[in-house]
Amino acid sequence: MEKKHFIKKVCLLGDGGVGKTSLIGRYVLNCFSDDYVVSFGTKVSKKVIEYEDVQLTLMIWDILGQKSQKALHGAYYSGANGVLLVCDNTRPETLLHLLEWKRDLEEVVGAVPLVPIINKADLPTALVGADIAAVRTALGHDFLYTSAKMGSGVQEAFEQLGRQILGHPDRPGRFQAH
Ligand code: G3D
Ligand code: MG
Repeated sequence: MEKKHFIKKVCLLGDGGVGKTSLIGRYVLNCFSDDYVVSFGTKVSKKVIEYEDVQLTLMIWDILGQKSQKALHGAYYSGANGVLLVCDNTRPETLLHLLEWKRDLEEVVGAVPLVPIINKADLPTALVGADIAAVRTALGHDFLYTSAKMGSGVQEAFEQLGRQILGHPDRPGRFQAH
């Protein structure tokens, strides 16, 4: 049977320095990487995920530089099909700011699939358990732990977001990546 093909836009949101660019580099360059275009202060990388019966092309948007969310143009969010919300295991304020990133995103695109990430899991944590629990509840989604440095959890995070975008978050058997 022919695989269905989908092309979806995903964004990485989070404060400067949390590791967004590093996560994309780890994910895209570790596997198969393609072309990218740089325009209007963003870089777009392409990555194809082969699920059992679906081929999903992710167009992964990265913000260049260290812009705060206030400076972000609506075009960055516009048309986003899913988002990785990234905070830094060593900086507690980046965890709390995820709620602001979500609010700003949803002002432009409404509710879309979100996967929250605590990056730099290879470093000692400075996060408070109660804060993680509160943000988790507000976001409605468990955190995944990643280390762009060590490579752990990165592929899983993108693939989980992909499954949520495809609308089959609870059917890993059917949408197992090859
Ligand atoms: P940003 O794109 O969100 O602004 P970057 O963040 O990807 O530019 O990463 C910011 C800094 O954090 C970089 O260090 C990068 O190497 C580091 N970093 C990113 N991910 C990890 C991780 O998982 N573990 C560790 N230990 N460091 C990480 P520099 O020194 O280049 O600023
Ligand atoms: Mg960056």
